[in-house]
Amino acid sequence: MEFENVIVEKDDSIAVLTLNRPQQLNALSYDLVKDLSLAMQEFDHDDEVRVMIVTGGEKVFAAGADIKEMADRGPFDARIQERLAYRDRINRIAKPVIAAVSGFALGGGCELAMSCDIIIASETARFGQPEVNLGIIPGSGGTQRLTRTLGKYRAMEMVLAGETMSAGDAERFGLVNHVVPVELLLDEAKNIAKKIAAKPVLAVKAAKEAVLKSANTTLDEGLEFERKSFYLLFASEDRKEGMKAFLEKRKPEFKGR
Ligand code: DAK
Repeated sequence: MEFENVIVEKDDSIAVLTLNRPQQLNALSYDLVKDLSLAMQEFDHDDEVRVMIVTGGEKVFAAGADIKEMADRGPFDARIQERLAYRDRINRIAKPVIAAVSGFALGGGCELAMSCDIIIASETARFGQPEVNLGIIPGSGGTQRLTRTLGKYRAMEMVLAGETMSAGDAERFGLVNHVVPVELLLDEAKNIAKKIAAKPVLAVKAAKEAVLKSANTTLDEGLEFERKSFYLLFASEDRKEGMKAFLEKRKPEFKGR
């Protein structure tokens, strides 16, 4: 698997996808979004891969959609529709995805990090939705995911004033899981990925699905969905093995079934 705008590597059960347009600060061009989407879908179907990590460079995670490319586009441009379709597929990846963010995560870059399941940041990370400066608003979930994460008032300041947020504040307000020195960023992301990769795959998939469900349901609907997934997992061999191993005081051997 090779892509022009994304470097892909497999390290055992962990796939690392590195955005690779450093000269343009990893601006999310149509081609980059397409490459990332196709690579992630490929890994989603690869049984060897359990967890994905999406990262950029030290200076920048991604400076948002490619403004040069967007400047001449109209709302009904086919490419915009196609871009949306590729972007949507990133939101629907079933396996856990960790964002490892260093430097700027702006506009579509901040939105990309937020569509991941866990966000690890380096001390230099800065998050922001500066679209208002360009006469637009966030278009890939910024107004919704940021508000659900930070609350109305902090989200408003970022979206209306285009203010950026430091890694430390992002951690304090729940936008980021952990902040680490830049040289430890990928190690930290991989450590978490390895912990998840060692868990029974069906339970991990169901857990991700149930947590994401909470954003789109009432509490009652969410609880019902959780209960059904919970019972379904009783049919898995890994559930039997996990409980048996606990009672026999040994390490479980999960098969992914
Ligand atoms: N697009 C294109 N090129 C970019 C870019 C971007 N977003 N950001 C930076 N670059 C380019 C610069 O033009 C410059 O190119 P050259 O002049 O060297 O050719 C090079 O990267 C280095 O940038 P700077 O010289 O500006 O570097 P600095 O370190 O001085 O500043 C910065 C770094 C990140 C603060 C600054 O570059 C900056 O403010 N960049 C723009 C950030 C921004 O406004 N991001 C939001 C973009 S709008 C959609 C849904 C969502 C979206 C789109 C569509 N649909 C539903 C279809 C998302 C929209 C956005 O993200």
